[in-house]
Amino acid sequence: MALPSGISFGPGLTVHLPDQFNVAMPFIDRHLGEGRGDKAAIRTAQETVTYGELVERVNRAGNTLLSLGMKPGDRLMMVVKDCPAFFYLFWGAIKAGIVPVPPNTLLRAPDYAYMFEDSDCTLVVYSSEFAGEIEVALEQVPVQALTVDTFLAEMAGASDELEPRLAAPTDDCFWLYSSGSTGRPKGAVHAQRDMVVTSELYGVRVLGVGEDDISYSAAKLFFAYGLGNGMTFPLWTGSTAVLDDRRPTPDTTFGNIETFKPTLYYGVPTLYAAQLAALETGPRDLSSLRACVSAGEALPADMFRRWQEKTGTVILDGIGSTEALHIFIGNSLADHRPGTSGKPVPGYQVRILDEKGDPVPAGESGGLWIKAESAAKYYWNKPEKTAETMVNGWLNTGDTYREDPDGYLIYEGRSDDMLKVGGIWCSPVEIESCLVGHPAVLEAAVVGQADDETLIKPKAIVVLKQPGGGGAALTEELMALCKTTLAPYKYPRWVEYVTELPKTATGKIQRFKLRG
Ligand code: 3UK
Repeated sequence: MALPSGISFGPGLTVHLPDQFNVAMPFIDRHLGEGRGDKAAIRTAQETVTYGELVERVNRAGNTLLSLGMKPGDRLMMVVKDCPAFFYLFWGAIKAGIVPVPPNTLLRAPDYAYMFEDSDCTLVVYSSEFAGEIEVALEQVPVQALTVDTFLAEMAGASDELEPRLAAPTDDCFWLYSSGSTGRPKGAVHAQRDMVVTSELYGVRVLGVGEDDISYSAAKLFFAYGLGNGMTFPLWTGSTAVLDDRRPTPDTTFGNIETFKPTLYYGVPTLYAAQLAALETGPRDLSSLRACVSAGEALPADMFRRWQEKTGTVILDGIGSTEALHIFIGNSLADHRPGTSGKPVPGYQVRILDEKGDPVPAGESGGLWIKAESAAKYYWNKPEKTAETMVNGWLNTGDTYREDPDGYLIYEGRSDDMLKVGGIWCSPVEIESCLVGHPAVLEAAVVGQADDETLIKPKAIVVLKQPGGGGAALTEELMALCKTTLAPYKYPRWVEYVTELPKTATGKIQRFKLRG
């Protein structure tokens, strides 16, 4: 398919965009002129939304945001489940020059209160399922707020015409929050051009997403991975996205594949592991799939092989990040090697550097840095973090990598203490602070430990105030405390009791000494 008019990719695959444009034009409006008005843009179990309806509803949403008093440049916090309204809000905001910020919907009130404050957002729109956490956060940080249902009702009375607010390709467009090992989440500020770059370089040129594809992402839209898979790639190519607001399980995901017959399926290793276990109990019809994709954490080679044996399809592992917006090193149908992240996506530059910032000798491990036109410009309100992570146009991923003799890149771990659990960031420090909130706990350290599928999950090592008091009942209590206080996926899957934690002379816990 031809690129939208005014957009091209030059030498080194650098993108050329009109000086003044709005990214909603190529992703949304263009499809009417190209004759896709009656084509399905979104399919859910409840409804189908055509491109014609999408264009109209995006305009109504943009007008509704403006009528609620939002101004260009204002932040819209949208805590929205995977449903068509996510598209209306996100694109309606962008078309009106408003900056949408879709955070992780699994978080707790204190996380939201922090983000309301940090972003200085002027409106919060949330799915009623999240009311419990959102309403508590709103009591702490008062912001104008309404539920998605109320917003949709307001939209019905708004005009279905909206002039796009023109911007430069490098102007701020939307934010995504990313967690850090210490401290609060950071708002990564993405520009107008970033979704064009990821959709074309990875979506079209690596995966070959085209007009006839049907994409289904088990990874949610709030995750940069899901945002590309389940929204921007389908819209860029005028194809169809399948959405499901439920928590993904083997049953829901296989059910969706059987019902909607997607050609592309996107998951994370933890879910593929559960799906593989479920396939042991009986076959499912996955014949519609031409490829599966995995990201968020490394996909073990053994899982690649078992999936291929059982389903006849490959899983293409690729590494991406919130800051880079999508996958920058990936496997492809034509060129893949299990147990590796694949090769740099053409258009992205990759370097493996030692601590002094020099390239490591061939085959040795070092820190992974990338140069990406889709990279976030900066972290909102965090100049030090920005300066540490974004240096002379290069992005420090915080990952340790090495290159095998054939040029495939192999993940070797993080250079900080952060864990990926089910593909989602998890800070040991946050779990530790939750554990020490229990009256029996003196101190706690949290580290990653491999489960039966060799995927990392949090493990807690706990020192009690009364030595010898640790047992199954307390372990249950500590797990329950974490599940109810933190996002549920962050609870420790194992608890070990010790009398002392290894520390540095200055009293900092040496987590590396505790890793299993
Ligand atoms: C880790 C991986 C090994 C790695 C993401 C695809 O995960 C995404 O973004 P996040 O900001 O996390 C980024 C970090 O996650 N990681 C991601 N994928 C892999 N490690 N193999 C992988 N395949 O530590 C990276 O720095 O949550 C993934 C697309 C968009 C994304 N935002």
